[in-house]
Amino acid sequence: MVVKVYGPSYASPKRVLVCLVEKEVEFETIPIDLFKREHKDPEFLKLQPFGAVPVIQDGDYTLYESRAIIRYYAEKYKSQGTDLLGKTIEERGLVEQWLEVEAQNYHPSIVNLVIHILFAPAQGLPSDSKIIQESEEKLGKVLDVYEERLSKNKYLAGDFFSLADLSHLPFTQYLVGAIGKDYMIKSREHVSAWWDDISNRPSWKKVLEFGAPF
Ligand SMILES: N[C@@H](CCC(=O)N[C@@H](CS)C(=O)NCC(=O)O)C(=O)O
Repeated sequence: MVVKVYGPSYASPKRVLVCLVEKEVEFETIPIDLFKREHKDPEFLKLQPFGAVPVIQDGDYTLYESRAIIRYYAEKYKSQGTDLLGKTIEERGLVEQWLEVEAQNYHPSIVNLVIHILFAPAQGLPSDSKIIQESEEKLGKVLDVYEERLSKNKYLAGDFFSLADLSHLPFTQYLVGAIGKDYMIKSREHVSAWWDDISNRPSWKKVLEFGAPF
């Protein structure tokens, strides 16, 4: 059964796609155009009642929330493709810790930058320069913690690439690309080396072929 992934050109669905590629799980993609508000169509809302991408359909199993989906596939196919969860329960704990850091500390600032630098102008809406400035400051402080961590470990959870690193790929790609703030990564030696490593994985290069709205 081929997994269906909705909304492949957007960042959160790319979190799922890169996981599926690492886990060697076959998938097909179904385009959803957020600018045409296809994510608010009644048929789509039956799959994702909050009206956001991604959603996956795996046979008659439907799942939304990108981080729930990547945890599901990393566990379901633990011994297939790249092991993204660590070998011991302690490693798994660190993977979960850094997954939470990505979701709770890293993502909120970056998503504000995406909304106010990219989405708002694209939709003819005003962007808030105060939010942009505050988000950059907050993100800088988070990246200082990453710099310290990555000066001691090659990857966030230890010396192995994991779901925690993978989860950073889509929105960091916006940061170094369309947002134009690659200096936030490049000015931090160990964060920069980490980004070069994870963003050059064949899985991520493959996912970038699905394009992006910006
Ligand atoms: N927590 C959700 C967030 C999903 C999300 O915000 N997706 C964006 C695209 S990257 C979206 O669909 N935005 C449209 C909207 O929320 O109206 C997840 O990780 O799946």
